[in-house]
Amino acid sequence: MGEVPEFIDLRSDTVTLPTDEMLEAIKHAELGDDVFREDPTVNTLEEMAAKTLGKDAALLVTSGTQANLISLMSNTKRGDMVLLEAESHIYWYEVGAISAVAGLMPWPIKSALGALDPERIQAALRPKNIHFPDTTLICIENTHNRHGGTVITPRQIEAISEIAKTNDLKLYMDGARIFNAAVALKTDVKKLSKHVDNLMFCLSKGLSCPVGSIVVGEAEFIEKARKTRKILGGGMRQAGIIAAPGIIALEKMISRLEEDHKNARALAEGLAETTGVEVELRNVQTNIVYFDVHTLGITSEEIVSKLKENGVLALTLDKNIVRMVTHLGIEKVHIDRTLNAVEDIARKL
Ligand code: TLP
Repeated sequence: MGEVPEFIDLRSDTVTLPTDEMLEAIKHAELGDDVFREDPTVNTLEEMAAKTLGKDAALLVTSGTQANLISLMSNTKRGDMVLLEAESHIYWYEVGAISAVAGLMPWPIKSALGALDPERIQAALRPKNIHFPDTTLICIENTHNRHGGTVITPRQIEAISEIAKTNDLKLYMDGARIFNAAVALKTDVKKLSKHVDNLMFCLSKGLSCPVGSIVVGEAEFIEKARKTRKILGGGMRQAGIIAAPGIIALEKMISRLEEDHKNARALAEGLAETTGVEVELRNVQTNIVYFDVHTLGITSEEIVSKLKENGVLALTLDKNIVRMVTHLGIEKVHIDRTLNAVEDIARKL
């Protein structure tokens, strides 16, 4: 590390490759048939995950999208209404599975920075009435991707959970990047999981594993989730090869997320100093940076393609906004080179 690779890939933390230690662990993993619950490496990872998040049990699944779908289906019955944040990943980026597969009606609620306002949840709740679907679930997302990797605090989660409890609703958290939230808040991740009934987190993002996400919750819920995973064709056999790097991720990859946050901050501050580039610095709380390029008189697609010519890969959020994500393998030298590339493009416009 340290040398500049051909492309500086800031599209997502999903592009991280497994570390040498992970590859070694895959090679030596003890394996068995996980549908029979006989893969010792999977069992170890699931126990570790449950313990780390302070819940009874855990289930290894193939992806974040599958984890969300399994959790939606295991927390509800078909036809129910689900309250969720209007910019949430479940609502935007999961191919409509909430309706197409789970048969649920999503009810989006707007928020300022990703944390649902209890008053808005209250206002969205409907009384029992023959015309209305049953509302049975609230979903939150932490960190919140489309709001900029923003963090939802334990206190905010607790306030939402009080409404959930009072109204007999389940509370689920898409915690794809929950360890980024815990590291940013300098808090034990259990404080973030405490007030939700169940949650998922991803191994394959900042934690650098090649594959996998984990659903965590009460034993009974996880049993149901296990069966739901099977219905969706997600039962895996010698899944220890996926679980082995997951064990290393939980042991060793969490504390280094702090570096990604520092790099994201340096990137955001540098971008904010570039004429014509707008960054909402208060939204840059973890490893995601969004910036607006409309003042440069260029679309986000156009600048992303110019950046690619300069060796930097990024994604767009919409017509004006570009997204960059820091992760393992991105270091200060790459941030500096990225800032130079953006400044160069801006100057020539
Ligand atoms: N997000 C991906 C893309 O799908 C946008 C990314 O690059 O950020 N929840 C959240 C909050 C996520 O950000 C993601 C992935 C998922 C769920 C889905 O995880 P995967 O990609 O494993 O299905």
